[in-house]
Amino acid sequence: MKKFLDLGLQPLANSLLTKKNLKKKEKKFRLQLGFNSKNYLVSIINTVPKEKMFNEKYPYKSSESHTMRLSFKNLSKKIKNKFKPIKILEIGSNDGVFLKNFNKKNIIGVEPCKNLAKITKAKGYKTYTEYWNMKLSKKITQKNKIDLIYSANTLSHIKDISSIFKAINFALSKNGILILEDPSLLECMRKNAYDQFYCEHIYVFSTIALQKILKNFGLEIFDIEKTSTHGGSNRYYIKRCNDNFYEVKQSVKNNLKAEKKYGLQSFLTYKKFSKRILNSKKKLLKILLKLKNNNKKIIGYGATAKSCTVLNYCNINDKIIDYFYDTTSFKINKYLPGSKIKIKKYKKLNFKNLDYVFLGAWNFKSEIFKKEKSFIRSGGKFITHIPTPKIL
Ligand code: JHZ
Repeated sequence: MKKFLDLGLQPLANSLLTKKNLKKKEKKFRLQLGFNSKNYLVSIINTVPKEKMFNEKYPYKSSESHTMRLSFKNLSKKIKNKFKPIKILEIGSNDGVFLKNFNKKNIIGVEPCKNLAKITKAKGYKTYTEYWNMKLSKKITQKNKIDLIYSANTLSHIKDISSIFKAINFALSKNGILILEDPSLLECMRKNAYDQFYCEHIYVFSTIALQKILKNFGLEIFDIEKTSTHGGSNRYYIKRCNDNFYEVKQSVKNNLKAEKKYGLQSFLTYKKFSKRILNSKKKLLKILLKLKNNNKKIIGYGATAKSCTVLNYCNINDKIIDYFYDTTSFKINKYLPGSKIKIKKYKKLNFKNLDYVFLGAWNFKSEIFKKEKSFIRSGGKFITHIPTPKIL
């Protein structure tokens, strides 16, 4: 793997601090990005053991945003109408934002974070509080194989993807299909979204790389939908290579063509990205420091995992951003790792109390702008670093 970007020493993105452990030395790792010229995979170079990230303290809940709730609801409708699966499995079911759209008899969740699995179990959904692997695949499919496996924003979090595909292959019925949804590398490059990389995001996939990997397991992509979630994602529809029931759609060719045209197979593309990111850091700091020098009050909106990368890479702390607002109960009154900026319970933005708002959850810009119309109308301004740092 060839290194193309160094985002410095970073804490674990979702290891939020409590007031008590604020002074404790945090565990940090070097966040570097690399490109594998053989299979075209882009990944982080040093990884953190999964148990340190995905455990009973995991604070992220997928259902916190309207955009995500709607996206999962619409997909569920489509799945029911188009594929009519009897047995469905979701890998990485989080707080049940997708599961809840199905009949409890038809769907099983797999979620290693106890606090999240507890939520879906309490609602009566069969949920395995385990990491997805072959042992679990065998256990779940003792009686029947699975017609449809869905996994969103999870595959990119698992280092050993081979073992994942082996277990998926074992679990799928003869004509079963797999739907994967993850941030698109092409969109990440286009938007200079370097914050898509943190300890949990081991990979950001291109269609080119995913297609190559799937082939090793007798699987192929037969359709791709582009979704606007998480800054631009790809939803891959995957079947067994020898299953001729679904024809391979033009969307697959189109995606591959666009990625090749952009240069995702070439190391030079990543070197150029790296230069843009260095400029992005300088520009963001310049904007924030100028505002601070003019005694402006800046807060953050959405204490995202992505923010952790930005704040730590750009050395932004609570002297620059006073605090972050977030709606997630698990995050409130905690502190962002590294930068130690406090997360407060969300309150509607008010221009009387603050001047500028850094958009941590830039991927939900439209949803947030709709919510904060009055703040914007009265003169309040947002700051973003995507695709280049500016005041909006
Ligand atoms: P959001 C997480 O990343 C972690 P993050 C994980 N690794 C991953 O892959 C993606 O999700 C899928 C808050 N919010 O989705 C809620 C408001 O407060 O961009 C969330 O804390 N008000 C699993 O953390 C955060 O912002 C709002 O109006 O980068 C959004 O986090 C809205 C819309 C959100 O993911």
